[in-house]
Amino acid sequence: MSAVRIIQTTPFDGQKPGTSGLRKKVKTFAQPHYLENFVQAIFDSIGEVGGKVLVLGGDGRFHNRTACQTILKMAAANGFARVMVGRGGILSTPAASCVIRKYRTFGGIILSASHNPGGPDEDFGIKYNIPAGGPAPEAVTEAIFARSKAITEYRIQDAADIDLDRLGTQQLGPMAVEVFDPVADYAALMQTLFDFDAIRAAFKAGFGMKFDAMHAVTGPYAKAILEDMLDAPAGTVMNGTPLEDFGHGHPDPNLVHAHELVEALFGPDAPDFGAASDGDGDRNMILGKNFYVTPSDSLAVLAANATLCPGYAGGLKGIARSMPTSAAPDRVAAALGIPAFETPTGWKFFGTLLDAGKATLCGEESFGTGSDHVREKDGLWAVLMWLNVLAVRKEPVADIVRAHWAKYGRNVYSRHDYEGIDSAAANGLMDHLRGLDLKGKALGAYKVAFNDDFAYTDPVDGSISTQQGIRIVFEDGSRVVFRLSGTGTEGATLRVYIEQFEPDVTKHHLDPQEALADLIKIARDVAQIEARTGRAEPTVIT
Ligand code: VG1
Ligand code: CO
Repeated sequence: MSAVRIIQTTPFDGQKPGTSGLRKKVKTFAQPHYLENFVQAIFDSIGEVGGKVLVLGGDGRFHNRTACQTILKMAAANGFARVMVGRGGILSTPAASCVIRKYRTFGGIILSASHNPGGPDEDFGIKYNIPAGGPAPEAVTEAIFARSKAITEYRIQDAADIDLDRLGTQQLGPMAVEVFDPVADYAALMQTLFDFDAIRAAFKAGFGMKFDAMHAVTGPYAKAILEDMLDAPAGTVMNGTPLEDFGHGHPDPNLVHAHELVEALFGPDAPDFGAASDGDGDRNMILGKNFYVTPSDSLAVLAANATLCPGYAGGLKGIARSMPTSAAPDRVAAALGIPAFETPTGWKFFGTLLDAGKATLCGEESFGTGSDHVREKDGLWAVLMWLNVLAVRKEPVADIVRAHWAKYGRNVYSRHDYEGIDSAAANGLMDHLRGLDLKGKALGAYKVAFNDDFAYTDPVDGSISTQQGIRIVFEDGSRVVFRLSGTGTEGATLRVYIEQFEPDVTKHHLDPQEALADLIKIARDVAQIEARTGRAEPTVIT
């Protein structure tokens, strides 16, 4: 007989979800009651869960399976009728969103710390996605946090573990657990959006590609879609087996961490196209032969070429980007005569725009691109959209992007991260910036149009989010933006975003670090970065 146990507990400090869920060290999550408290706080905050269906899965990192078993038992004890869990506890973030929407479930729990490293001494994370399929909006995450501070007990079923590797339905006390193929529904959705025949023909004609799954969750998805369905040659997918520690890697698809892919695309005999995705499959990096596409440009190029893809042949309703993302997509929106939206950082802010049919494509400078097909950013989706565009246009990636700049101008862009700095110093730096009144002043050769701390009023539901990043915007439209990361687990990470519009095509070939050198210096000086953090140079430049 399996019975429900009610366990007495006391709150933990700091169970406040950040940019994308609660992220902490595995050791923090593995403490008795830590995960349980947070999961009960979710169940207590989302309305009546009795009789409902929940989706569950994660990026396969260390602690994923253990956490799945705990959450299944807690879901049973809290009255869920059924949990749909990805086989092996595996489910990419966009696939979770797809499944939540397709089967109209009462949301889902995604276990991931995304691009953060995994392993016993590394990071773990958890987030709740709402029935629309997207990350819980701030009102919900705040309710969960408030509940976590008042929790006194949680419910858990006394039952044996579920066999997560066996497809089909098993019983856990009164609740059904359905272990399903985490790839099938997602792959079927991709087929409705893109011209698989055209992409298949391109591979057949010798189009060369490398996809780096970085030993994270997209391996099985990429192999099934690229190699099995689209007939890309075996070996197109690199590092395709999900590992609990991502092979000691840092599953962040950028020029620094996806170095194996970068070496292939910038080396001799480079393939035509390269792409990588992150821990949980929602990010993407796009490379051409000897060419890097910034995420902001990628969104702009995809928007400009969207009608080449069957799923977007009818045109776009609007384009949304996060505030620190470059304004390149806005220029495409203006040319198309559709609205452009600027939201705070984090995918949760796109949900209302997508639900209301105001935006079709969304993106963030942090290698996140997506559309209204799900309510998460979607790494493989972006890769397939690029493949579709390349298969139709039959031009190199670099030529497509350069032609785009020639037409719209180039928003030269870079992000500098200062990782693992002292939290007090980071907060002091932000307070210092917040206190500055720069309007009308000259910084170097630039004159400040305005500076502020970005605040956002959601145009659909009217909710207000403040303190979303310090902007210093210059009279020529150039800008520098400063924010602190909300996904890290150690100290603080300062992100500095630098952007300058360059209409002159003869300067489009310049390296962004050179082209932006003056602005980079201004950013460092005005924020007193070295004096306050002890860092003369950033840890990561993208
Ligand atoms: C970062 C990115 C942000 C992204 C978030 C979650 O947040 O800047 O654009 O939405 O990660 O992405 P922050 O607060 O560290 O800057 V993921 O792939 O980690 O779910
Ligand atoms: Co991610």
